[in-house]
Amino acid sequence: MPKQGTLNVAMIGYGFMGRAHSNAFRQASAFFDTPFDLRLKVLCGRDEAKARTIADMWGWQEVVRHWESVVSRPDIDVVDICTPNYLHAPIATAAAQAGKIVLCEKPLASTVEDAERMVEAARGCKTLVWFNYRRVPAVRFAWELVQDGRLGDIYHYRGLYLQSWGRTPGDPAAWRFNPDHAGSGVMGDLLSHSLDLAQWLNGPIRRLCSNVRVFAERRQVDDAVSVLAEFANGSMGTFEATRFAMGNQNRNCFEINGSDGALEFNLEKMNHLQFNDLRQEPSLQGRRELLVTGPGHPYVDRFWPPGHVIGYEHTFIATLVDFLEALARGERFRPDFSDALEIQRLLDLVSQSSQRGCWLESAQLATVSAP
Ligand code: SOE
Repeated sequence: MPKQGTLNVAMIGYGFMGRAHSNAFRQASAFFDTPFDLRLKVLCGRDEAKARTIADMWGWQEVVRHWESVVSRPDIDVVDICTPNYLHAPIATAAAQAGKIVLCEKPLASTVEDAERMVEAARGCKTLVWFNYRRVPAVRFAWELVQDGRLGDIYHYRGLYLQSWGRTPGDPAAWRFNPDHAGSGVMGDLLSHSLDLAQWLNGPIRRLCSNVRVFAERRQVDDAVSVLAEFANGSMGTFEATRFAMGNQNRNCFEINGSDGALEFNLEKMNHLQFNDLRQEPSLQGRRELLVTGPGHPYVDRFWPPGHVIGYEHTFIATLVDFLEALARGERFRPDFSDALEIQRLLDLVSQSSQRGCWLESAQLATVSAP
């Protein structure tokens, strides 16, 4: 594919996600025939020494300390935000007002009001929110099976996001427990992923009822949440997101039961998808573990030959490549800021429902998130 040009990237933040994004910026054109080349131009971080170390490791050309000094620079095309959540809104708003392409980590913001301001500021800009799990090949393949009607009428959707580090968080994660910096605990961090996948795979949630818990003494953000939901297609949903599911490290799962088939996915075995095809004659039915590494599976033919498994980092690469291709075609990329605003509104509903102890209706039925 002929290149349409080079995009200069400024990345704000350099933690765990900064490494995942840096890798994607470097690898996208190595694996895929991307329409744009990317230049890792500026890395911005408050601790200059740490930022310099990361910049040298990943090949960022320049380091700056203040995001204000970089987001409107004429030589920057793309601003990528992987800071603590409370900084998403001011950085994204300033970058959008300067006409940049804006990429942002999830959750979109700390509050619905901030997320709304971001969507407003970014009208006319191209945006991406890093709900990277949509681009796990097995998850994308699940989406294709659902779209093809292979599951028939959907009865149940179950989403689990189970981690166990909430009892003994280390230092780098400290901001995630500061309500002013994170906005919420597992709701924004983990449930946001599950809700994004659920609405993408199974359509909008119509109403929900939730129970939010804090287990650690004096902690000011939520440690665990469970949600009962009803989807617009009539199916029932249950969700659980927690940092206290002792014994689980990063178990991001979903299960869908339909009249004609059932699917199960677990991120800890991310190259596999369980499919029970109920259209087969009864004696042949049963869970089949598909190895979703090709042939005929999404993304993987651009990575390695069939059976040569991929990992967490590839989901960021695939997300970025889809974004660059949508950009070249002048199309909307999903999930963008507007999609992520709907997730933010759902999270708010989850929080309100738990506080008020009742079911609440979602106002967002108009939005169904496409590919
Ligand atoms: C930490 O809980 C975390 O890194 C999340 O912030 C990510 O979004 C999730 O993908 C893995 O866990």
